[in-house]
Amino acid sequence: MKRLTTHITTVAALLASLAGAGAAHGAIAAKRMAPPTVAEAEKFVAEAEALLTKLDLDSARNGWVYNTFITDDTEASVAQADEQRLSAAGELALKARRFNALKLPQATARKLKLLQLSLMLSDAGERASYTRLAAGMSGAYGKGKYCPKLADGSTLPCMALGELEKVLAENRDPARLKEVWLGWHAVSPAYKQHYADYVALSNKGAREMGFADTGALWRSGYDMPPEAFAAEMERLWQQVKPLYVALHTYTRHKLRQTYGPAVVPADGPVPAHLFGNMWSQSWDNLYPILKPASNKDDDDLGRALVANKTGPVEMTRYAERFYTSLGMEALPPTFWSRSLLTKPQDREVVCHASAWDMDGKGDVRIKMCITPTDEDFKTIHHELGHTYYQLAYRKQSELFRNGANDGFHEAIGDTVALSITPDYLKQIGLRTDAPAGSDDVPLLLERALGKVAFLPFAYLVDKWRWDVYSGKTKPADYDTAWWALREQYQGVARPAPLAAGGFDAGAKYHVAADTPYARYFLATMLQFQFHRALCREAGYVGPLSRCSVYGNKKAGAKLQAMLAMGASKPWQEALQAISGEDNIDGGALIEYFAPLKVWLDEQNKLMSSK
Ligand code: X8Z
Ligand code: ZN
Repeated sequence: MKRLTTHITTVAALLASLAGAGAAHGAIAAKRMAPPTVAEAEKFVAEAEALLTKLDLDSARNGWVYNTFITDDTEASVAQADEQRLSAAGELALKARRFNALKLPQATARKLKLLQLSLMLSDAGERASYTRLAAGMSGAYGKGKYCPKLADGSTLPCMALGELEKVLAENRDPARLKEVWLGWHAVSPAYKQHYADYVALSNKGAREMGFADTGALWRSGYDMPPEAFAAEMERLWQQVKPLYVALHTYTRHKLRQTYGPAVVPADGPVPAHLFGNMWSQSWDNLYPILKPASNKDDDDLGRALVANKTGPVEMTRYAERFYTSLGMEALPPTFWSRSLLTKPQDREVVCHASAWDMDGKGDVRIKMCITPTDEDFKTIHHELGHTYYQLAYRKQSELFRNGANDGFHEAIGDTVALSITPDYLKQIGLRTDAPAGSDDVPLLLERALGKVAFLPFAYLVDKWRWDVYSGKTKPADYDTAWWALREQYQGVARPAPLAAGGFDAGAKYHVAADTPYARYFLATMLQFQFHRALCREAGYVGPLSRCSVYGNKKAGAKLQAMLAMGASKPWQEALQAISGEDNIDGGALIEYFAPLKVWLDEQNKLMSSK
């Protein structure tokens, strides 16, 4: 349902009608105008929100169809809708500046600030190229395949990313792991030049808006100066780094025992294809190799899901039931009829999971190729975190229908997933037995392989992109810079020498789709802060790893109150509302894993003295 009721039909006409606009496109700055009033500012914001609501709906509909049915036509349609939106957003961003010196009510001032966090590409041809390149790259990623070639020149059936990931998760033959790793990384070079062209256009748009480059624009979205944000990221990384180093050291020892010293060196970076994940970003699949020898518990969620023949809808129902147990509403019928929960066999789709807010009014959907695994069980809780945020802030106006910052949006579902404890799984019939609370090391280790292992990757993706956008890293150096960061922060190495013309960063969805990544780093900190706060609200005492807020309406109400704020207040206030803290901090994560850190240090000492 569109919300625009008026006679105005085209974007150009809408823009022309906006307060203070002398012409539909261009020439805005040149015109001398009387000093603006508060009333004009408020009118401008209201009209801008109405226009963006319409254009967002067009973009979302075209984006949804493209992402669930990749063809040349749907690609052209989404690029066109995005171009229209970009055109309007850029004009609005420029026009919003006119009100910057006014003393305004808090909400209006905040909306004007949010409007100015946009690219402005004044050249229509450049705008069209920009959105075509963006659509083309995410489609190329979505369609990407590895088609193994045999020595005689014949080929085996092509493999999509999901199948390659399954090999990395389950196979223990290092040659096979390396083959599929390289196979996937051969997809992205095809769009390296597109990416370089796209970066140049994006920077042009950021500069037209007065930002140094697109990286600076991204860093400006956190209610603090962009330089302060970069310093915050570094501070947080330094806080958690010792825990990561301990986990990496332990993991190296175990991988050496598994694959031998010829494959895993005693020091220096470890080959990236051995971590059970295409980007070595989470190491959950190494748990069987890494688990403490004394641990006899082999209750496995993935196995239970397969044994119960849990389908994609039922997986999603499990997650929904968690949210409703907190007092949140049931998902609307359209969620179930319009979501894509299963990978279609008859067409190309972008399988990377995402949560869509189509109209800001409750048409919410998930697109995810769900399989019955432990990982997907967590991911569906992650996605519904986005959905419940979208439902909670739908009563806000357009510009506030968003997370307090993008890290908050990513943290909600993960916070809920931290409550998937052994006792909870037993309660819902997905475990036969919950291990005694006295030995938390196995549970903490399993969690650390998802959360702690992820930290340096979550930090470095945008460290790489910030340098690409600033021009410090040129296209010819994309791979060298990427692997320098991966070695330095993650301690992982490319399994083979750099390929000429390679584009390994582009083998990650968020680079191909140009989605910022610092959000996941922040979310990893925030989810432990939120979890601790909700457990306290629920009156829980004991180790945080055993706390589940399932069924706790008091904790649910606390969470819901923050979600309903949307982006209406600086994120520091949203954090205050849920936790009483006003700073993102790694302390809660460190507290959660403290017993594991002690254990890892002991193991590492023992192993190094052998
Ligand atoms: O992209 C995602 C979600 C959708 S927002 C599935 N995640 C990051 C990734 O896959 O790299 C969740 C964890 C990090
Ligand atoms: Zn997400």
